[in-house]
Formats: sequence, C-alpha cells, structure tokens
Amino acid sequence: MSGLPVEAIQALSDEYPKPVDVHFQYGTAGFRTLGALLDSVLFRVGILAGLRSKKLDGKVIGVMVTASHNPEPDNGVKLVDPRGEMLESSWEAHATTLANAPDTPAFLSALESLVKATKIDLSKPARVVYARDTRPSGGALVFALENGFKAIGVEARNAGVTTTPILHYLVKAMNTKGTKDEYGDDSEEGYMQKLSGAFKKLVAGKAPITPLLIDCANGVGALAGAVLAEHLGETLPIILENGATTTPGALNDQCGADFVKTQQKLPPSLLSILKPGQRACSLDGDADRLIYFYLDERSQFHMLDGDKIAALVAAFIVALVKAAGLEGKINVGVVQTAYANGASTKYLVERLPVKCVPTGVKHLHHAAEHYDVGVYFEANGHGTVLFSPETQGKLASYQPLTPAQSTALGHLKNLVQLINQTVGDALSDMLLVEVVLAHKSYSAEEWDSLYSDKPNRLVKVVVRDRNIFKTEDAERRLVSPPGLQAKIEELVRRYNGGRSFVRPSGTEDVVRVYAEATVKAQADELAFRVAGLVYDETGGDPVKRPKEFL
Ligand code: G16
Repeated sequence: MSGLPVEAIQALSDEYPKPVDVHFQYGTAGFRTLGALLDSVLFRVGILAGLRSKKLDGKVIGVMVTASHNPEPDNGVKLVDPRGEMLESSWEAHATTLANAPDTPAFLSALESLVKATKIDLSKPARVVYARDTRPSGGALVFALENGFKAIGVEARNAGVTTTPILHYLVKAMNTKGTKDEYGDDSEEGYMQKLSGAFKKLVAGKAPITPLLIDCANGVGALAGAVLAEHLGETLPIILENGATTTPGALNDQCGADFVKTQQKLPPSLLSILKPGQRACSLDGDADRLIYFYLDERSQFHMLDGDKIAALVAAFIVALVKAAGLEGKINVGVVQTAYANGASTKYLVERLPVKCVPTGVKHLHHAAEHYDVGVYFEANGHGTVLFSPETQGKLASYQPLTPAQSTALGHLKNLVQLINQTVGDALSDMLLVEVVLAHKSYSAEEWDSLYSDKPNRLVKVVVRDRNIFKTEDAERRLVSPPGLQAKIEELVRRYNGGRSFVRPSGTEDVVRVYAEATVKAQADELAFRVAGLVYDETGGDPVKRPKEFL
C-alpha cells in the first residue's frame, strides 16, 4: 500500500459514482462536457490536484472550473501547473485514467498505480487554489472538488468566481511570493493593480483614449471588467455590455468572442448600441479570449481577431526592440495554428520568424517559449506574449545610450508587467491592444488595414465518433479516416486560393472544418463541401444531414 488515506477516499468517492457509458477525456482545455455529468470528475480532480502538488513538493496547483466558450449547460475543469501554465501533458493521461475508473475500487487502484509510477511522497504537503466561472452548475461542482481536497488532505484556497487568467495569475503569484521573482501580490486586487499600473505608465502623455465597448459574453469577464474599469478610471473609459451573469441561458448566447469569430457578425444586442468608428471587443465565458471589431462609416461590420492582434502587437514589439538599440540581441517570433488566416501568415512571415503548431494554448505556449519574445495568438483570440527569463534579465541590465533608447526600454519593461504571461488573458490583451493603438494613433480601421483577411468559413460537423479523426503536420492534414485527405485536396484544387483542413475538436463533441478562398462565396462553398464529405464518410444519418452541407 502506498499510504493513501484509503478510507477517507472510499467514503467520499462512493458519493460520486462515475456515470455509466460516459468516457471522459482530458482534452484541449481539460475535461469538458455537460455540467450534469461532471460530479465524479470534479471529486477525482480534487484528489489529482492534491497529488500533483505533493509530487511538486507542495507547490501550489490551480484548478479552474469552467467551460469557457461552450454553451451554458456545459462545464469543465482544468489544472494549472505551478508557473501558471497548463498541466504537464504526461499528467493529462493520468487525469483521463482516474476519471474513467468505473467504480471506487478501480479508482483507488488507479490512484495506487499513479502514486507508485510517479513516485509521489505522500507525506509532502498539498496546496491548491481554485475558482469557477459564473455557470449555474459551478457551485455543485466546486462542492465535489472540495470533497476531493478533503479526501486527500489539501490546503485549499477558494478564489471564488473569477476569470481563468486571474486564476493562472494567482497560481504563479502564490508560488513566487517572497522570492526575487515575485510575480505580483497574490490577490485579485494585486492583479488589477499590476495591470492598471503598467497601463497607466504606458499611455502617459498620449492623447486621451476614446471609450471602448466590451461585450462580456454575460460571463465572469463582466465582474472582473467592472473592477478593472474602476482601477483604470479616465485612462481608459470602458462601457461594459452583456453583463447579465445571473440570467439563465444568457452565457455566450448570441454574444461573446466565439460568437463573433464564428458568425463573423455583431452580437445582436449591440446592434443599436455600437456607433460607426467606435472600437469594441468581445470576451468569452471565462475571459481568456479577445476579439475586436468595429463598424465602418457604412455600418459594415469588421472583425479584428487573434491574427490581427498578433500582427499589431508583434510589429509594435519589434519596433520597440529596435528603438531601444536591442536589435539582434532580442529576437521576436510568432506562433500560430492552422486556423491563422493565410493573409496574416503572409504578413508575418515577411517580417518575423513564424511557427505553426496544433490547436491548444499549451502547444502555442511551449513553442513561444523558444523565442526571446514569443508572440502567440490563435485566430479565435486566445494568446499572449512571453518574455523569456534571459530577455527580462537583458532588459533589466541594459544601459541605453540615448533618451530615445531609454524611453523604448521603459516601454518594454512596462509591457512585461502589463502582459499576463501565464496564459492568454482577454483583459490584459485588451490593455495591450489599447496601448499599441494609443502609441500608433491608430483607429480600429487603420489597424485593420495592416492586411486584408482572406475570406474564410468555419463549420462544425456532428459525427458519430470524432476520435477516428487523426491529423499530422500541425493539424493541416488528416491521416485518418484513410482516403479522406485526398478527397479534400481534390476539392481544394478547384477553388482559387483554396485551403481547407479538418480536425476533431478537443472541447466539443464535433469535428471542425476550416476553409479559405479568394472570394467569400467560394470559401463558404468549399467549407460546406468538405463538411459534406466528412459527414458522409463517417456514416452520418442521411436524415439528419444538415441541408447546407454540399
Ligand atoms: C480552448 C483552448 C484553445 C482552443 C479552443 C478550441 O479554448 O484553450 O486553445 O483553441 O479551446 O479548441 P477545439 O477546437 O479543440 O475545441 P477555450 O476558450 O474554450 O478554453
């Protein structure tokens, strides 16, 4: 026996039986499915988080209860490692194994195997900080999680209802507290002060910023956004919209970053509110994604997605590095995924090193760590900028030769404070965008004109088993089901400027199809044709075949 508190675990575990016939998977962003199915998973994750902390000598682990952009009835949970980054991938498999143990004896035996295989010293302390978003199912799920903590003996801190990025910040702040690398005060107030303080320094002396409208997706971003707005005061006037956090069914419904990105249109609730030329942005349900948009003078909608944010920010940082006299000493690179618009990739590769990796923050984050300054953004608005520890050291010790170099160096140092480097953070990214726009005196329209997006379309296909879809080459090619990739390529060849790929979602039970072409109608047609291929190839019910699939 490994010394696990078997009786305590057993007694509580029996209260959280695993639903029969459900297979759980720790996917792109943890476990995610209908909230009503997740009690047993949350209890088990409570224990897993405790073990992860023990394995890491009592370092604080984070647990976030959220399903982010998914519909309100969904919920989910993800673990955060001590530096505020996503759970180490080898532990994702352990999480999946534990979640799928059919009953308490099997769960206990899986725990024993984990403790043995990973050589966990159970006498070590376990410390966890946890939070949840505003979903109605969150309270009960947190209760199950707390019982998991109780079963294994975790010193747990409840961070309440907050955004995913604030939880990541807290993990890093708690683990660096009192060290020379202290990330910030380990409280929401500390987070707000850090961001707003850096923002105020960065826009000092710039022309007053016009009001920014924020669509909060009726989620937790509305709560954090209101606090941030108070800290920012006049420096960034904010108008919060879609803040109905307690209205049943409102979360992510017809609003939020995922709606804007996938529908490529204004949330209906903003139709009579947004004025032509005014800047606006959407957060998602847990405020880790950001999409900007505006209406031109003819009231035409224009979207500025994660790719546009990457282009804006990367160019700004490159210019600052040069102005500081650090060109050649600090290299800036960009990380994207296959969803990046072809025009954005073209724009970026002409200026910087660019890498393409599979979907999922963890892949982008790790790739970005290889650059001195790594800018990573998914087209869906997820992203941040990482300054490597060596780069931060260089910035700290560098002696500028001129006042202009000194100013640029100061801006770079303040950016390090402004940007939440633990994970993509909609509020921090929004401040970053506002800083760049203020420095460049850009309107949303001028920013938009950096390059023109290629027309594109994203379609979801519901299939019987999305696990049969396997990809390679950073998800740009399918290797399974056999033969399907060749058919997709055959179709793509018929479209001018065509590009398309297919991959299984890691957060929803669907397969995603992306297509681009030179003309919008052709991008739509290509996407629906590929979706039709995917549907038919996988034996979809002909009666349920969506009529738009060609
Ligand atoms: C999560 C991940 C993102 C990913 C998105 C969609 O976002 O953190 O990296 O792009 O899911 O993933 P998939 O296409 O596999 O469903 P969020 O905002 O839902 O946590």
